[in-house]
Amino acid sequence: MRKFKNGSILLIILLIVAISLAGCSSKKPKAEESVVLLEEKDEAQIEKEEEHSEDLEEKDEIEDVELSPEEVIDIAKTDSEEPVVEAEEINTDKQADKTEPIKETEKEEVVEKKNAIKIKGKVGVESTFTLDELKKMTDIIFEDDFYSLNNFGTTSYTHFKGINLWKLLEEKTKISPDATYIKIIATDGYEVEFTVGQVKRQDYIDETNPDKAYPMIIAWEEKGQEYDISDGPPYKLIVGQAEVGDVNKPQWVSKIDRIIVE
Ligand SMILES: Nc1nc2c(c(=O)[nH]1)N[C@H]1C(S)=C(S)[C@@H](COP(=O)(O)O)O[C@H]1N2
Ligand SMILES: [Mo]
Repeated sequence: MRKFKNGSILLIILLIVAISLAGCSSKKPKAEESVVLLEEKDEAQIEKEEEHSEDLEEKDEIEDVELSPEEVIDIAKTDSEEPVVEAEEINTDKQADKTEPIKETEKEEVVEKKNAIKIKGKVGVESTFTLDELKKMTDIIFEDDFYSLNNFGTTSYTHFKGINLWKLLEEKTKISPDATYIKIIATDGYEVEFTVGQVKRQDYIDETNPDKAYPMIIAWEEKGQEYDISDGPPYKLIVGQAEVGDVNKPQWVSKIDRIIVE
């Protein structure tokens, strides 16, 4: 009888140890299994076990919120899917436009006004010119191959067509006699400042061709192609070289938003 009692106490201790080990190794102990195995334990032990497994469950829940790989993947998916959703929305818009041509016309007008060049500051007439308006100023349009030299010594010849900037300022916006500086500012914040004298000059050079003389122009056409308005305002400032060796390429401000006369 005594032998049997000792043996059963040993068995219960072994059982408790086994259950504890199983509880620790498995992240989410199943309540039903635990209850069946714990039947032989006294109430204090059961309470202890339940507290321990509750702690484990709580820990698991916190770990789920903070670290669950599925959730991390879900969040990553949501983030990476955002541009796709936008693209789908744009496609939907385009489809809507196809079925409603009136809407498309309205949209184009808005885009063109948005991509117009603003001229502000010391001018008689503060103006906003659309591409169509600039194209109609045929007597001040300039077109030629321009030579460029950049900071790395790279050179090239590129054909541009656009408006003579000085003539635009003088004839169309009536630049003030006391104006001194002219800032060309792009939508990305890039800007280049010139003196009025620099903009007025009509004899910028191409160091490889002494016969050439260029004005500063605001081009809307490069290599016979107009700029894609979906990239931004379709205007690029083009300047020849002030003298031999002049690194002129950095002055070629693309996506011009506005011109400020000071
Ligand atoms: N809007 C805008 N125009 C810009 C720049 C810029 O950062 N933003 N960089 C300039 C510089 S430093 C150079 S060298 C030329 C580069 O022109 P590319 O990109 O056609 O080679 O663009 C110039 N125009
Ligand atoms: Mo540059």
